[in-house]
Amino acid sequence: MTLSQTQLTRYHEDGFLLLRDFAPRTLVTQILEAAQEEIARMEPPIESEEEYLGVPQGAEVTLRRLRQVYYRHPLFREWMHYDALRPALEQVLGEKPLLTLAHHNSIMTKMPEKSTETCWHQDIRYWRFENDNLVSVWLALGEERMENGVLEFIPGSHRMDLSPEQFDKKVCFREDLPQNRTLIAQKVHYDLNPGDVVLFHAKTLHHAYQNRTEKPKISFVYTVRGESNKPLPETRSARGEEIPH
Ligand SMILES: O=C(O)CCC(=O)C(=O)O
Repeated sequence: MTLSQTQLTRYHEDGFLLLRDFAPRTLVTQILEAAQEEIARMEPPIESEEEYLGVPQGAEVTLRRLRQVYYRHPLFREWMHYDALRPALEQVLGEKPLLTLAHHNSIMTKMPEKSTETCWHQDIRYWRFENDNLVSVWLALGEERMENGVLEFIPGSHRMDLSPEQFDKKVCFREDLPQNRTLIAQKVHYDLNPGDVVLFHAKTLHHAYQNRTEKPKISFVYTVRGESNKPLPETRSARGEEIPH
């Protein structure tokens, strides 16, 4: 599918774009089942809530994300090469998309009771590329609402000149600063249903609350870069495999 000029303008102005009901239901159900099996196995590499919070990991580990899912299941690869999405990715990037496996290719979870809030951040905070022309593809595998930790975005934040002082040591956008609070007040979110996709720019500020329901929230996220936007040598961004979308 190709984006309309209105959709493309929205993406460039807001730094995110919702593609409602994009992925076919059958595929979404199959990906969800595969994701649930992989979550039950919890094979490394993973990110735990404890690691995210920087607290010691006890015997019981709460999963936050399964990392490096590209090779975990053929259905995950199928989604990451989904033909119908490629033209839209090429439009928002302005050039051919390349999967950059060093970073987001994850099953994201927010588990009941144990999940925590994800701080306001830009995905690019730990990524090192020649420029910021990268887009993440978020696929809802279930319902995503305020109460189970839906993503919220700050429109236009990818175009803002934010200073290092506006971020804390973990490169989270500080909520204690009045100037930041004014921006955070502009936050928006969409209630997502299975199959909904959100494209968001690597510099768009976003966050997610904890899951206050009794059911895990499970989503899929991966990132593509514009083919000319190379990772900087000898950085983590350069260490992963890169594959044409
Ligand atoms: O915790 C979440 O669900 C949000 C994930 C997120 O913001 C990220 O992976 O960059």
